[in-house]
Amino acid sequence: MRSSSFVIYKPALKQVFPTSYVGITRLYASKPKTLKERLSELVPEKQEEIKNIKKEHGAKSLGNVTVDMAYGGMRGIKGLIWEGSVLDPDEGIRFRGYTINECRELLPKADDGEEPLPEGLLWLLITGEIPSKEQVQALSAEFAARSAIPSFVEDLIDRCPNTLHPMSQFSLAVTALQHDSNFAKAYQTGVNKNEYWLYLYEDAMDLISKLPNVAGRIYRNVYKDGKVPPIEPDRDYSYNLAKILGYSDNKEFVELLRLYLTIHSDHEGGNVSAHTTRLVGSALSDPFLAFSAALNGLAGPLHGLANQEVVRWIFHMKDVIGESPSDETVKEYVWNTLKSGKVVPGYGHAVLRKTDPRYTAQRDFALKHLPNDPLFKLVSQLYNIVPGVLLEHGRTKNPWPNVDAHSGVLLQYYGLVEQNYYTVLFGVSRSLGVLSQLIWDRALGFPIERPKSYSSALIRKMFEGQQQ
Ligand code: FAM
Repeated sequence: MRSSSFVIYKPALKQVFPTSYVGITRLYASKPKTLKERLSELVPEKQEEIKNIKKEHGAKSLGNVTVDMAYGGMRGIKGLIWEGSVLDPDEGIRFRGYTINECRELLPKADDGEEPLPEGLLWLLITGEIPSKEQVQALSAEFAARSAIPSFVEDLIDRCPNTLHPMSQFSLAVTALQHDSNFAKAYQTGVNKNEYWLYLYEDAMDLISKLPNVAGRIYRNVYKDGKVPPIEPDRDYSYNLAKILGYSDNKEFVELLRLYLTIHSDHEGGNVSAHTTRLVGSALSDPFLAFSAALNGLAGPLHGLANQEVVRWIFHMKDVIGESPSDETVKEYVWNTLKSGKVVPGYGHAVLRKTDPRYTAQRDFALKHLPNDPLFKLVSQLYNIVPGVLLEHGRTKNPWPNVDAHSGVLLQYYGLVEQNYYTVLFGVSRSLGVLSQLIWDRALGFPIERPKSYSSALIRKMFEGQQQ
């Protein structure tokens, strides 16, 4: 990944630093490439690759679409390209081909840590390559340098009533950051479509960088005294987020955030937050508009809000059946949830058919750091009981836990007990995955999305007279 020799690099530099190009003509072999430099090399290669795929396979079928699929939330329809990750129903997510365990092992870590730095995951999602520690440190520094938010956005957050859900405040603030979108401004000045991705990249990096200040300010306002500490320019992204939240003195919490931000980042293209980002972005709405729309989807209880719901549901269980319930009473509580027409939060998945490896990674963390925590014990007890009940119930296609069944208990343990806030952390992480793809969407010139829809009357007419 390093330049192999002394090179003249003038035209590429102009493209890489469109706004700050100052006529530097030479790069030295010893200097590792920045993310944008590496991406500039990859874009033409990938454009060529896609051109060839379309030429060779463009007319081939990815599968049938049935009437059931059209009525069933498009479940199983293969109609999206997503480069950063692919979800296997049995094995779970792979980020650019790497499992969660492989990422935990291979991605660079902080000097004082064992969990991967999410900055490295971002590099991997964008380029498909494992970055060096130096490259990841450069990204941490870049995030810190871009992290300030405009004062009017601070005021906007400060004016929200504490009763407004943190996710609504989050989405509002991200929409307001649109004020400084490079992409929107460039579009207004009539930039060539071949250069869209360069501006989109700048917006994506700005947005990711500013999220700790946005998310931290919401937390401090709603749950603390409203005072927001400054970002430290020489620390990593997770440390700084932990600092703004008020938990950076606890090294284990910082480690948890590194893991949390890595594993919640991406889950292929069809989930609500990913698909919304892509869909809204396809209208050439800038990344701030696209991502705030995604946050509104993430705020739904069947998607990201499930982490809040899990904790609420477990606390209610404790109120109803006590702190150390027997397996029998837990089973009855789960059945009562189902009988009252509600879902068991944290269980089931539209694609997965086994225990979510994101759940397992968090369970590993708990076994290492909080094996005797009473709430963790309850979560483990539920893991032993809920799948059996859901199987007996017979409706759910996947009775196993997903990522949200475990995240809350870890945050509770370290004192971040305000469960209504949890989806905001999910949102910070999700930015890494969906914005990586949005950069590629513009680099590859993906068109505005516009699937075809039918009315029920037309469906009936189409198949009139046909056998079942
Ligand atoms: N508890 C009770 N019923 C459930 C269930 C659960 N955990 N999961 C699925 N079902 C029901 C589902 O509501 C549907 O019922 P109807 O036939 O009455 O419509 C039936 O089982 C078949 O659903 P499915 O095909 O197995 O699941 P879907 O693909 O429709 O839905 C989920 C997937 C995730 C929305 C669903 O499993 C669910 O509601 N789980 C609880 C909420 C949750 O944990 N969401 C977080 C998902 C997470 F990974 C994320 O996005 N962050």
